[in-house]
Amino acid sequence: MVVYEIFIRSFRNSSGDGIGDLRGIIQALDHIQSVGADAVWLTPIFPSPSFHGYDPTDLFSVNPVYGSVQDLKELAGELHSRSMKLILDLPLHHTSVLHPWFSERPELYIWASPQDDLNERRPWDGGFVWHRDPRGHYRGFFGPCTADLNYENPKVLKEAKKVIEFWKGMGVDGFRVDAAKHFFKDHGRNVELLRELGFGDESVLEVWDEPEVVGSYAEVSGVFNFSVWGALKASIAERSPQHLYHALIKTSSLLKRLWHFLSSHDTSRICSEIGEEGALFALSVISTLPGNLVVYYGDEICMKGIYDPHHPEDVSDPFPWCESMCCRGTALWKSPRHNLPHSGSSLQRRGEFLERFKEIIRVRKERGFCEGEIEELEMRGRILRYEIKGVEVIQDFSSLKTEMRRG
Ligand code: ACG
Repeated sequence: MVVYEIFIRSFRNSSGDGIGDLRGIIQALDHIQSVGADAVWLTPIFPSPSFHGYDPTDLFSVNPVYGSVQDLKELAGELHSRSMKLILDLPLHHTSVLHPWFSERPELYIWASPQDDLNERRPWDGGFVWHRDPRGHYRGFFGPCTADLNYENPKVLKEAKKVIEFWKGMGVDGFRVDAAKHFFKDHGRNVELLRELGFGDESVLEVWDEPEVVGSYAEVSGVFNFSVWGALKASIAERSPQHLYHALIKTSSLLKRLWHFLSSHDTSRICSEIGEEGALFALSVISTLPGNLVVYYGDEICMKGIYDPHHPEDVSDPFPWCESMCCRGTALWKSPRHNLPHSGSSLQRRGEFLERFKEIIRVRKERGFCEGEIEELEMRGRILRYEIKGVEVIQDFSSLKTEMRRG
């Protein structure tokens, strides 16, 4: 499957209020399908006080700025009529502290007990995890605006199952499970919970970790291939295949369950990191791997974006449908940060890059690589060579060129 990740607020506006919305996506389905997508992954569509929506205040409705539940059903219907699938980003690990549950049903959340260390920090950025409230200290792993749901309480599991059933009833085919490794501290318990919630092949778990950790989650559902993503960029930067070679070896047992990607709403955009030729070469690498392939909206026209944890919106500029960015459909909820008007970065002007991008994905689909197996993997100097579906693939990390020969 080729999945197109849409940061809904920035993609396409249909209502004229400048905020990307569900009907705008319906209007843009020809473009999305032309890239080669078989599915669309929407970042959170729920009511939320933030621009990103990963802190929902109601998991059973659509943020009115994005449209209605009826619009979501129509989008699902349009996708299904094109034999495409709809995947919803689902933050079930926490809610916003402004969610009515937080004030009305505190038992659904995690409150500090005397043995908890109130100075506990997030390992990757040192952010505090416990936050003060008149009722005690609540756990908000992703900051004070979020409150973590307590899956030790059966009522929480019950609510989560109701959320999943509700959206499946609206035509949603699968989910991108946010923060999937954080429900419990123990990975084994997380895997059991995710299995209990019924996520399967049509869904993907966000487990941003090393393959040794990700592996147990891959027994339940799809998982993002953070390992190959990091290794591929390093190999291209150093013009040496060894990082990628070792990452492929480490993830070889998971390959069919892996969702490969080059950019996301949490990372810098591939074109900013390794340039146009690097980005196309990186695509031609992941497009010859088994599993699913995710395209972050705008990467097909080489949109730029540098991730800044204090300004995460910098990697989710409005999609530049035209050079002036004043044309119908532009979601100018924020000023473009890295893809400025009249900079030559719009869909109007990126035709040549777009055609090369599409061709790489077309070949992947034509050869059926997503169902293949990597065989005869070997590294010779700056060349990485392997076979898949009877095709010999030669990835040259000095020239950044891919060559394919029929086996
Ligand atoms: C998800 C969403 C993100 C969202 C939230 C909260 C979670 O995609 O948009 O934030 O709902 C961690 C979590 C992820 C989380 C990211 C942002 N993403 O695990 O679920 O943070 C290390 C850690 C990872 C960590 C990562 C962050 O291990 O756990 O992800 O750092 O950079 C190698 C290592 C790997 C290591 C990397 C990077 O790859 O193998 O382990 O990852 O290096 O060092 C949203 C907004 C936020 C807002 C929040 C409330 O985007 O801005 O604050 O909501």
